[in-house]
Amino acid sequence: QASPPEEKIKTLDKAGVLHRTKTVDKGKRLRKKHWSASWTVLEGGILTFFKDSKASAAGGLRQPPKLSTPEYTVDLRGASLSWAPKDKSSRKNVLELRSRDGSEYLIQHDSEAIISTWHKAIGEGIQELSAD
Ligand code: I3S
Repeated sequence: QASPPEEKIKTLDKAGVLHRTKTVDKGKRLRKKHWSASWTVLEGGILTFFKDSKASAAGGLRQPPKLSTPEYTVDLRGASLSWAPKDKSSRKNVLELRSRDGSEYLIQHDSEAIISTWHKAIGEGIQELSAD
């Protein structure tokens, strides 16, 4: 049986360390990519990228996320997600997330299995919000 939406929205969907970079800020393309490995949390239709930290990259799931500060929060309502075209990055397994306010992020992990679980989780998050 489906849980009520207010219950669903509090659920932590996913957390882990990903490589990410912001490429467009509200329609304005940023000049330089700055990839960082950082703690990333998907919860309640919001994707939060925490500040880069060597500790979060090394600590993986054992690093408590409350020790770092959110750097970007992306509202998944009205967002879109796809595999990034090859000209966006030379890295493998790169996802491109576009927010409704016209910002773009690249999300990457060397493990295809790991990036695939994020692809699925973020995609489902977007889907759930579009159903409201
Ligand atoms: O789109 P670009 O310029 O090829 O992106 C690369 C740069 O951001 C580069 O930084 P420096 O210009 O400081 O070297 C990064 O180190 C690269 O990772 C970026 O390219 P990839 O293909 O890895 O996204």
